[in-house]
Amino acid sequence: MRRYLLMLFLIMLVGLSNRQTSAETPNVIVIMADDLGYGDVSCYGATELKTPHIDQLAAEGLRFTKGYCSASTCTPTRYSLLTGTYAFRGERTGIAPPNAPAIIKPGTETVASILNRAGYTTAVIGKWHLGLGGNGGPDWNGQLKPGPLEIGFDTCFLLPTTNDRVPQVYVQDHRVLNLDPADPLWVGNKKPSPDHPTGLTHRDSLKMDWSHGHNSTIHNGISRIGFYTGGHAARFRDEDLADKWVEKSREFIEQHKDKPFFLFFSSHDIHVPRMPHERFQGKTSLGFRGDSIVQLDWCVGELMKTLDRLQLAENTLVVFCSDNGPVLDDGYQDGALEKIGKHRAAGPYSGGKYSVYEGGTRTPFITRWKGHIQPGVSDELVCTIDLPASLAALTKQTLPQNSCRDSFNVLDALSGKDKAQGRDHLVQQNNGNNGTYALRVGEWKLHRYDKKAARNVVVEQQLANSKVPQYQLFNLTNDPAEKTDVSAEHPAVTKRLKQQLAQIIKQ
Ligand code: NG6
Ligand code: CA
Repeated sequence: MRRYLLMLFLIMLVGLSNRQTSAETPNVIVIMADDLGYGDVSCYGATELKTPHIDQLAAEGLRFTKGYCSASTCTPTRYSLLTGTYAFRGERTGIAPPNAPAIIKPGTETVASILNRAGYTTAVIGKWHLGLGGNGGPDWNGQLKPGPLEIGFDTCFLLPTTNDRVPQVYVQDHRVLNLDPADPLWVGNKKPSPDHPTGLTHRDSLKMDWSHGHNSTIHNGISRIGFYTGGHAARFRDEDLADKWVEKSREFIEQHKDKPFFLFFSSHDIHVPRMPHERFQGKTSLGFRGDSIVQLDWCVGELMKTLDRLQLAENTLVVFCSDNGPVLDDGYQDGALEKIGKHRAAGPYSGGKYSVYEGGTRTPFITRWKGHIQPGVSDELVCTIDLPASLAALTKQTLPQNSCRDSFNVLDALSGKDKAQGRDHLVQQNNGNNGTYALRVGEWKLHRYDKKAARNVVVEQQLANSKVPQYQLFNLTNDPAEKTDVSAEHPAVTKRLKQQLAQIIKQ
């Protein structure tokens, strides 16, 4: 009997030290796609390709019709997702160049530091694009810090900038992976030598030609933004990125399956250069843009399979979102424009990447937590900027004053609780702090364009903005495509939204 009791005690002790996740501390996986539009996946209406794994996630969870990111470019959205603060409040929050220093300063509260405090092991795997290093920028051959590890992540495995920006190397924690000290990595914005081959001088050798920009250093037959030399042993093949993110994520999940973990799975898909693995090439009629969506969908499937295999699906909250809306030709001749056919990347919305039209920031947004979130569709307004406050609420963490100030606790809406409401307003921006914003309040949406730049970047015809007055008002219920400016018919609403926007920006 005694021996039996002792055994029981020991078993209990093991159980305790191996504390499983609970309803208050589920694992959290945020899957952020890159440049994926509202209409790019089949559960949001795409008919020209199939995304079975993302569709399954939606079928088992909550599919939001008003799920947003906070900006229509990468760096500001990611800044806000992590810090819970609008990017226009920060400095250097526009699209980060290759040698950008860390944009989020150590000591800043982030979704990772909040969860870390709540006992989570935290990781970011995939695209970073928020700068690395001190004011002088990244020390590519030395310690790459500050970076994610200084703002709450325990570990990272990164594409440091974007796949079209130099250099094409992985960063693991504080170092470039597999860097041979005998072949140091140099990154700059000028040609390192007169005979350095570029997309201009060696255009004929490219396996994918550029259409605008992207004509500097060539790697893997693709010319990029910026110049670099050296670091050959460390360089990756674009075709292998998705496999690498999945491999590293699997390892991380397996290692931390017994305790709460937070994984920010930050896919480079479907950003340019779209160069999916050979096994996905030609899988759709939409060219490499469509094939990259299928590759992204495969990644989602692999992550979900890993959760199932480890029996973690019921104690893991999964959030699927995108960092900005779609673009077809974003600088490479990959056929996206020519092969688009009936596909509508932004769904029923206007604009896309770089714009404050709905297409720029309204994207696929799905939450799944088996056994906790009732499957369905939600029309509540939620945004990636709300994750810090919502996950703080989930894990019972208090936010220090002045941190995550634009992040709303919409946990109940994200979980599909009865009568739960999302946010009542949202500011959208395109890039950095350039004076172009939109404010959505209920069914109304005000656009504000900087006087000097009433026109946004025009990337290609279908997703472009046109020259517009400084302020415009749209009614999203009657006019979801934002075609008719009704500011003259509704002067009081226009005035109210202008004031509200000015006040938020000033705060
Ligand atoms: C633009 C690039 C575009 C893309 C974007 C950032 C040119 C001509 N265009 O400057 O290709 O890299 O920056 O995209 O260079 S994001 O999704 O990371 O914000
Ligand atoms: Ca992006």
